[in-house]
Amino acid sequence: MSVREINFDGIVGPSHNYAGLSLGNLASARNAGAVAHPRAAALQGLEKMRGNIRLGLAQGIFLPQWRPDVAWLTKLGTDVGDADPHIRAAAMSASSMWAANAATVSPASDTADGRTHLTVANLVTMPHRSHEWPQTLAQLRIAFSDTRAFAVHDPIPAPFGDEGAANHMRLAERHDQPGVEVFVYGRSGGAFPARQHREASKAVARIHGLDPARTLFVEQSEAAIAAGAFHNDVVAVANERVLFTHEQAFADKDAFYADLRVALPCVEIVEVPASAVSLADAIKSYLFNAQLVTLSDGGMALILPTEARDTPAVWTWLEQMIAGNGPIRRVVPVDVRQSMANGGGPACLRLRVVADPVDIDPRFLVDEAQLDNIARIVSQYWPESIAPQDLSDTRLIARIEQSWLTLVDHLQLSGDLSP
Ligand code: SUG
Repeated sequence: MSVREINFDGIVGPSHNYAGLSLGNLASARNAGAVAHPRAAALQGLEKMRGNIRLGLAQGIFLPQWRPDVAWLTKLGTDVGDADPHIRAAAMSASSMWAANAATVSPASDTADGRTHLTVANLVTMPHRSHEWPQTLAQLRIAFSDTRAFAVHDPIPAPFGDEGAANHMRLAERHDQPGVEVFVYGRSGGAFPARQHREASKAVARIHGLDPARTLFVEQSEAAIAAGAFHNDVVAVANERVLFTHEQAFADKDAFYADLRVALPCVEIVEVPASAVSLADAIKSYLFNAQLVTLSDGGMALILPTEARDTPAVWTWLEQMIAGNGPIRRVVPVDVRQSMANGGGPACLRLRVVADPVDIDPRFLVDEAQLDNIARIVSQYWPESIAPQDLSDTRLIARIEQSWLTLVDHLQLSGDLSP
C-alpha cells in the first residue's frame, strides 16, 4: 500500500445526550435539556462513514469510551449515584465522538525523525472533556503501536489548553509531500473561553519535530470565538493545497495569507466573504465544519451537514462556487443532526491521519461489511433515547455498559481495552 489520508471517525457512544455542557458552543446551549437519540446518532455517523468509503476514501474508527467514567468520579471522591448532577453529566458524556479533538497529527513527511507524530489533546478547558484523554491515549497506543512508523505522545500539561486537530490545519501539494502545518490559537473570545492556547500549540510543534520554516502559529479572531466558533474548524478547513475559510476566521488574515503563500507557493485560498455569508450563518450551518477531501480523479469534494443546504445564503454561495472554476468540485450533504445538535459537524467527527494503512492496527480500519456489523450492534444495544434526567437511572447505565462491552468484544479489543 502507500501513504494516504485516512479519516478516523469516533463512533457515537450509547450515552449520547444533551446536557448543555459546553460554554461558547451555541448548539450545545440551545439544545440543553432536549431528548437525545443515541441509536440514531450512531447510525448517522456510520452512514457518513459508508458514504465516504463509497467515495473511495479510507476509513478508520475510534471506539466510544467507557461511561460513566468511574475512574474520574473516584478521583473526585464520588460515584455516579452521589455525584452532583453536572458532575454526573460530565462523567456520562459521549463527547469523545468528536475525534477532531482526540489528537494533533503530524505526518511523517513533516517531522524530523520521519515518523508520524500524534499528541493526545488534553481538552482541559471543559470539565466534561478533560477526562477523555486517558481512554483516547489507550486507543492511540493500540492503533498506532508500530514505533517504526508512529510516535504517540502524552498530553501537553495543564493549564495550557490543547484541543487537538480542530485547531490545526495541514496544507501540502499532495498528502504525501512535505506540508505546512498551521496551528490556530485563541487569545480571547469575550464571554466565551479560548480553548486552544498558543503555548500548547508551540509545545506540540516542538514535540513533533516540525520545521519552523514550515510551521505557522495564527491567532483566531476574537469575533469568531464570540460568534460561537469555539474551534477553528468551525470557520476554516484545509486540504492539500486548498484553504477554505471564512473572511473573519483569523485575527490578521492578510499576514496569515502572506506567510502561507511564502511557505506553500501553490496554495489556493477560497475565502467566503462576510457580505455573502455572515459569521452567524456560517456557524449555524457549519459550512466550514466540512470534510474537504481529494477524490480519486484529483478533484475535491466538500462533505458538509444538511444544515448547510437548509441555510439559504450558504447554499446560494455553494451553488455559485460549484458553477465556477475553483478546486472544490462537489458538495455532498450528510445527515449528522444528532451530533450537530451538540455542535459537532462532519469534520468534528473525524481525525485525519496521513499514513500507510498497513502500519495501522487493522481493528481500527473499516470497510462496508464491518460497518454493517457495527450498525447491527448499535441497532440492538444502543438506547433509543436519553433525557438528561435519565442519566442517574441504573438500568440505563447498565445498558450503556453492555453496549460498550458488546462492541469492544466484536472488534476483538476486549483484551486491550478494559472499562
Ligand atoms: O467540545 N460538544 C463538543 C463539540 C465538539 C466539536 N468539535 C470540533 N469543532 N472539532 C464541544 O463543545 C457538547 C456536550 C453537551 O453539551 O452535552 C459538546 O461537548
